Amino acid sequence: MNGSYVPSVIARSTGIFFLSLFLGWNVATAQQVAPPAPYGVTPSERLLAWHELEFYGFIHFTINTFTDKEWGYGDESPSLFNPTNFDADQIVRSMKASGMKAIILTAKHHDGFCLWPTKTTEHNITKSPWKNGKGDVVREVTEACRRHGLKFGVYLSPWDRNNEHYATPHYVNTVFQNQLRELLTNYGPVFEVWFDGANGGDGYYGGKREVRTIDRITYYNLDELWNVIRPIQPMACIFSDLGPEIRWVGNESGVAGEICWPTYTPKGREDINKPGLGQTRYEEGQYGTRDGKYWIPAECDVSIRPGWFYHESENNRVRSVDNLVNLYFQSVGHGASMLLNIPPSRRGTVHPVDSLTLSQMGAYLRDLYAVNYAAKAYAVNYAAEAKVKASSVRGGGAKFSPENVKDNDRYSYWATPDDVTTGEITLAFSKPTTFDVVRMRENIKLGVRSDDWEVWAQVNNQWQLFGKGTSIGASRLVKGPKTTAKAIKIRIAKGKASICLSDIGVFNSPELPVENLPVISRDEQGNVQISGQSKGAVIVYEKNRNTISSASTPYKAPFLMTESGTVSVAFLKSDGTTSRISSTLLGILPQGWKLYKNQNNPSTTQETQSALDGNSKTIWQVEIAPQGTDAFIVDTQKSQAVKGFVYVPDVDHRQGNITHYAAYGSENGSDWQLLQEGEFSNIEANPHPQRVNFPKGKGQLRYFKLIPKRWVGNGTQVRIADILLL
Ligand code: FUL
Repeated sequence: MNGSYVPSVIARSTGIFFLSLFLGWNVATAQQVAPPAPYGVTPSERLLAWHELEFYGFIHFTINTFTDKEWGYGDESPSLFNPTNFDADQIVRSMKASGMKAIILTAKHHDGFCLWPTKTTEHNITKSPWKNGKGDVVREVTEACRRHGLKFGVYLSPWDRNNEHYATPHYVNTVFQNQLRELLTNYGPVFEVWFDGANGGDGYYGGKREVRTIDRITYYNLDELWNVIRPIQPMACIFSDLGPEIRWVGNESGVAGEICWPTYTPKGREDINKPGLGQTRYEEGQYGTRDGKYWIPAECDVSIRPGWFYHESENNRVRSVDNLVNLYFQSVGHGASMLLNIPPSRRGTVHPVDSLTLSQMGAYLRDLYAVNYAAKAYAVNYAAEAKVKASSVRGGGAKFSPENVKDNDRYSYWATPDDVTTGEITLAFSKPTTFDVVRMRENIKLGVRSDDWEVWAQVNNQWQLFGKGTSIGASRLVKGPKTTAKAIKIRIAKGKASICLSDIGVFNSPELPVENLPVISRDEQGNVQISGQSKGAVIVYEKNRNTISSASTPYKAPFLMTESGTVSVAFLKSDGTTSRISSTLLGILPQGWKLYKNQNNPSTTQETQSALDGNSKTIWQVEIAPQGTDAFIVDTQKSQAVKGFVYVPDVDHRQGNITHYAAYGSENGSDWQLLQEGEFSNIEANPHPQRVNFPKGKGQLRYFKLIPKRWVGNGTQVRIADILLL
């Protein structure tokens, strides 16, 4: 019995053993090859498609282009809109040349003028002389986008300073929603709908000219608004400072935080649980929220010029290609998108300076991505494949193999077992390879899983740190020094879930055209000095002219300029061509001037004088009474003709920058004449110098008085970087 028993036990146990081996193998395989469960929230199909765009453009073109403003009040006549040579193909072509994959058009800005023949308001393009009222800018731009293979998106300002119904439910439920319906129904596919957070305030409002405030949390019926969009354009992602799909990064400088999560929990400004349009803690937008409630990645909007609209005076202040490339690394490179604004001129075309920069940007990106030294494709064409090794592999098979990081597919990936949240992957090149950019992507279909990363390069058999940081997401570009290495290694040092890295790219960036422009400075005595050197070129300059030619004055020695004016400079090369032009606006030389707060307090200090020193980095931060009655007075010591003034805000801190002002002049310091009052449009989001011209014939003054009426945050202090008199 025993005998028979034993073998049977053995037989049985062997069977069990085999069975369990088989089952165990089965269980293990099933466990190992099953994809990792998604971690946290994940992007929708729409957002996955959006993430692939990375870099796209904005067009700001409307009434403001013709009034030289950044925000229209809403009382502008439609007859002002009259481009002389509108050319949607030129605009789209110039923008596409930079590498953009899509374009968003401002179909209606805050002034309420509609660039398409809408039925919702009279304030639209049919009332303009352009094409005898038969024009439709939205149609022309969408068609040009289609012809050139770019996606189209639309900006529709919620704030409408023209519409008489603004601030009533009728505006939101009928006017605004119908405008949206028209735009989403009549012009083909839309990839993004852009809602601006700037809203509520003063405006024309059908002739009432008053201040209208709204409840930013409830007024726009946001859920209903999103439901207007969904059925008509299921692939359109919705942007605003609170999402629900794409968030404002919180600044207009084109940069996302060094750590930037695509997940986000928007918070309200007053009540953290109640975010509204223009009522969020937008400062948090640059970082997002680790483990945030929603997948709401950041978009970095920035203009190629200081303003969002075209101003002739800014033709020499167009960003250079190295500036744009820098922003690209800080936006796309941080997992956000880059939305670069190109404002067409009054002709209705992209200005040549902007076009040139755009094509340089395109050339840079093409060259940068031309060869990915880590990719299979490179290996097939040029060299032996880089050998990949990982510290651990989920399931051990091909499905989650580290090889997947080389195939340029955002969704095939290297994964580690469930409990392994840290690890290393090494790519050994077949020969020493020179690079300065490493790209990483996570398979975002499975969420953002990894936190801290390090990139190492093996140089002369030594491992050197190439870069380190936190957060990867859809894209992380690590720009380091030019490095020649035999291998690179990526170490995930901290994560919330198993690693799912889908891409490693290794690139060598091309040389950027070096922008070496002459620099203008003026000393306290008014001597203007221009410095700079460029081989085989001389410096030439112009006063009060924005253009430079071979006939411009050669710069030999400092010259005296105590009056206000623009100095434009460039290098003139021996072949008669010039470099880009750099222009500086100088105020009247403030020699011996005094600046003080309120008439009864004529003491000046170093701090007050810092607001006259022409240096925008030194800030006068000063207490102010809440009623908007405190005045800042400049005593210029003698009666003189002043054409206007410039208020320079603090670019680094927004709270306290002046948004509304009144400006007065006086010959004797007691009889004051109002010279101008109004708003510094968009200064909160885009703090750059604000120029105000006085009406012709006014402005003979010894004393200048600036009364801040409102300021960002309405706290107890305002900030003045500089006041220039012109
Ligand atoms: C801002 C607006 O107020 C600006 O005028 C511009 O449209 C920019 C893109 O958004 O908030």
